[in-house]
Amino acid sequence: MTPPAPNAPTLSVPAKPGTFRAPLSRTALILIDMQRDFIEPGGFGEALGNDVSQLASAVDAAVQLLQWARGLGLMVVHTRESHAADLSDCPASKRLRGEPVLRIGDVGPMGRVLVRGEPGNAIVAALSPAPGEIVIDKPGKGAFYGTTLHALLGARGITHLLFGGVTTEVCVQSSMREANDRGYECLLVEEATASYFPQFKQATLAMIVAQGGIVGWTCPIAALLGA
Ligand code: TIU
Repeated sequence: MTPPAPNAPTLSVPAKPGTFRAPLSRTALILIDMQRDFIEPGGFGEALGNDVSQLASAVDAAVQLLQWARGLGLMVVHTRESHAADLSDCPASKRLRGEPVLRIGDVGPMGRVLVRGEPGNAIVAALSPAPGEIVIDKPGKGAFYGTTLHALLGARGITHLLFGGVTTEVCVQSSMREANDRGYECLLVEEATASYFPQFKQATLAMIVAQGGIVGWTCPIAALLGA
């Protein structure tokens, strides 16, 4: 891939474990699974026994992040954790694990849980994808597994990824690790991600930046918006 011109506009973000530098033309925002199924009562997150109110603050920050990215004309990708109506892409190990109140595919107050096209599977209204933004339906935790994401990013010359989304230690971290293995530089925006377990969020942020940034970088949203 041709490197960007030396004077190409570049983000320079005060971050951990050091400055995150990203050529704007090669940078995309990825919002992971900001769906009603995880964020609102009656979906998959609550069925697993979680307090979904823990995720509310990430929506506000993700709205700011999305508006900023749209203002700069960055490529924007939204992902949805979702399964086909016949559940052919949902392994039994995933559907049958644990003792949720509702399993994947069961009918709940927002339609069939984690099934593509159902009301609960939609991205929350505040973060609705705009025309031209990419929406990736992903059957796994990582955004690259079983999807065309890598090809879509490659076609646009994307090398740097800004992440927000839920939950920090499950689908966000899995997606960042998958992105690492495919050669992307990754920055996670701290306020734009959340976990049902605040201590898991903090642990994930710490493990991303440990060892010189073994998975990538993290920063407060103000650092990115001010960059
Ligand atoms: N349960 C949990 O924390 N997360 C998920 O099941 N999926 C995502 O993180 N999207």
